[in-house]
Amino acid sequence: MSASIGARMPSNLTDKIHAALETFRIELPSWGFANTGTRFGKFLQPAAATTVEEKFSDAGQVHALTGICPTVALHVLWDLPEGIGSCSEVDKLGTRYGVRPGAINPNYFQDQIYKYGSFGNPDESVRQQAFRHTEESIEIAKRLHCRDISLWFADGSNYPGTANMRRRKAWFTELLEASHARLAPDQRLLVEYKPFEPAFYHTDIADWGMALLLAKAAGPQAKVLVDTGHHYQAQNIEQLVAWLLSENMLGGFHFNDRRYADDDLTMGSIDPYQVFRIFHEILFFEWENGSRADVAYMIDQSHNLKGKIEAMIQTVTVAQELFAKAALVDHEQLASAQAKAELVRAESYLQDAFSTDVRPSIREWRASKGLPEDPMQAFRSSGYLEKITRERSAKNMAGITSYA
Ligand SMILES: [Mn+2]
Repeated sequence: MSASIGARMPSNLTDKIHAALETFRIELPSWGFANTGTRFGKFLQPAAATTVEEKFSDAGQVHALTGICPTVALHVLWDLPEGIGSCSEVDKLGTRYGVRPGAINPNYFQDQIYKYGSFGNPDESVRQQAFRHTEESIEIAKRLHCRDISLWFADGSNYPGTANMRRRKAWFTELLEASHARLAPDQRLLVEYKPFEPAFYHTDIADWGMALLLAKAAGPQAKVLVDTGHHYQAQNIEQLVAWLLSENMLGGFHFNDRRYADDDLTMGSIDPYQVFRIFHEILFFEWENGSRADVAYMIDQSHNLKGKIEAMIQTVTVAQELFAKAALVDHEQLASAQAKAELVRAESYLQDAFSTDVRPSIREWRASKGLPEDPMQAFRSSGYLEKITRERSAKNMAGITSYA
């Protein structure tokens, strides 16, 4: 199974890895390059991006060095401050820096009006305002040729008895249906869920089952978005991924890792085997069905301590390695072992693939594409970080803020 240490990998495994890498792309979040913090404060970084142009420039660096992140997710409020009026500038930035706009993320949590919710707010005028923001976000996506509109709602309540959960569900259903009606035929609505935070008693879309029901009610172009950090500790994420695949309802991922709650840590930093198992379910589904599920891989991380561009290169590289490992699972043997209930043999196909060192094959693939074999090293020797540190530090250090 796995190549022994020091031995050259058999060419059929190398071919499998290279074929998998051809298909693997992952989207960068614009907010991952900006100064972000915790609820207690921000530690500012001298090289952080503070304008949408700087975010495109930094994302363009990560794509130029790794070759697998051609799109950058945008946050309407932060990256398109003029709404539709910002589209032409953003479009030009995409061309200039070699990364296209990706998923469009409306914002239902920052404006004062959303204190008691957006789509679930008991005040009809606030619900309408949230809907108009959704309409505008869909229009922005059309103008920028973006397929996906990613919806995450902070809606919920902090105390028992303070919110009518059934009525709020009905308002969500109604407004998601109305949003779906605004989509172009090739666009998708992705519905994200999260069990708690910022609300600590109930969250309107708390888990994948609620997101699934709402997406189904919204219409055929609505799918579920799985943020790996948005689960209770013991949740079996690959199982719900398998269920969503079987329902043709898996739209995409927000990848990040966590130890305690929604920690936004680097993908695979705490539990790389979990990411491997998620990729495995997707590739096993593909092998069984003969077609690939249309899943958008996106990163949702903000690095408040790590250098932002380095952290992003690290994330992309780890994602690529875990996907390549998952591609090494021998599906035919696995299916036969499962059918015969040969438990140890079945499990070993996952373990063997996971423990294979795929890095030499990935370096070969990068070289064949004219990419640096070691993107991190290439970044460190490029001088880009020193350049942006010089250009941006005065502006960044003037912006000390606190949440306290
Ligand atoms: Mn997310």
